[in-house]
Amino acid sequence: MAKTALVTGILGQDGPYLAKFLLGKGYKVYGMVRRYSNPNFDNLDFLGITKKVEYVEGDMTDESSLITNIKNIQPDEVYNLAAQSFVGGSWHQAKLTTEINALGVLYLLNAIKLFSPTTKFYQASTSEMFGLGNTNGYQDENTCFHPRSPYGISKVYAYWTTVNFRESYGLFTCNGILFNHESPIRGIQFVTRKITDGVAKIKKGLADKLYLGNLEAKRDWGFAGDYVEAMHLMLQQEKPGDYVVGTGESHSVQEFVELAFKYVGLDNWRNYVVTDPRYKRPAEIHELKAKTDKVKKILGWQPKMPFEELVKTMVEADLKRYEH
Ligand code: NAP
Ligand code: G4F
Repeated sequence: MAKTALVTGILGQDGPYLAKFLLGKGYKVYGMVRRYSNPNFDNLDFLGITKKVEYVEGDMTDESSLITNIKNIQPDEVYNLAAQSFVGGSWHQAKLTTEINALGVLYLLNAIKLFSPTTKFYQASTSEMFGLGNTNGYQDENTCFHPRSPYGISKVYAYWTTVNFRESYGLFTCNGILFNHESPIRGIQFVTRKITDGVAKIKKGLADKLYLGNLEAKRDWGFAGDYVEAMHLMLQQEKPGDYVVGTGESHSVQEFVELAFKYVGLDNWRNYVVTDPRYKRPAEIHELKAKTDKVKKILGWQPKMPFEELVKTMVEADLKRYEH
């Protein structure tokens, strides 16, 4: 019989890539969506799978909706990708961020514990939990957490709740501690997509400036399509565990900007980029860089798309969007 997976956050960036990957493996995929007067299926459309997913309604802040979904579906696997995932916005909506990202995970795990305890659970943890923490310039599974935003703090709660349900109740729960991963369907507020969209608009004569915050921050950027494979692998192991997933390379925002402008033949990016204090954060993380020995050794996973190709793929997709 086909395996069943419930994916929360199905309309975001990772949800569609994961759903496509699972459908390719023969899974029946349920996607949880919030009630909206006008839901947006663009990302699933982009990957051509909108009609292949079965949708159920639910909200991470509404425990009863999570219970109903777990009870009805009895999924083999739950991938919890739902979150208020924008770090910059988390200072303005700290309570909401905490309710969705932290308490929502407690509700979902409780529902699994009570109504479907053999379900395997994946939690979308993040390198933002490390914040200032590092081990010789890298972050791995043993690096201390020192989050720098309400988002990072909410994810630390969710991380430990995931570990605690494993240790207290014997549930199969895993944390994927993923470093930044991007794609042509990355949300427009995140810096990579903001840059590639801005570059495309400038190239097409639709804008003349791109307003950005801290250009010096460094991130470990990979491709979302590669990272969902690691999520799936975690739940196929004999034992549950927590894994750092990244490329092991870090690049500055400025490097991303330079490559993106260069790709469209605009060599002097300084003519277009304006630094705007509105996009600077109250507390910044200067550099994140993954040490990925564990995920390579145990899951046999490694990233496939190099940084330059990621930039190029995103710029090309945005140029195409403005051709219509
Ligand atoms: P994303 O594009 O922001 O997608 C998040 C999804 O969560 C959206 O579909 C959103 O629904 C849904 N959501 C938000 N609040 C909800 C609620 N109250 N109830 C139900 N659903 C809700 O994020 P992503 O980039 O795909 O990331 C997926 C997950 O991985 C997130 O948990 C994120 O924190 C984590 N993560 C991401 C990265 C990364 O670099 N992308 C790295 C590490 C960890 P709507 O579409 O209705 O708004
Ligand atoms: O693209 P960002 O907003 O991503 P950030 O904050 O690293 O968070 C993303 O990755 C995390 C994993 O580490 C996820 F957990 C999280 O959900 C999200 O997906 O910002 C990247 C860097 C930051 O240092 C920021 O200050 O870019 C800098 N930046 C400079 N100018 C900007 C801008 N960020 C944004 N969003 N917009 C700017 O104009």
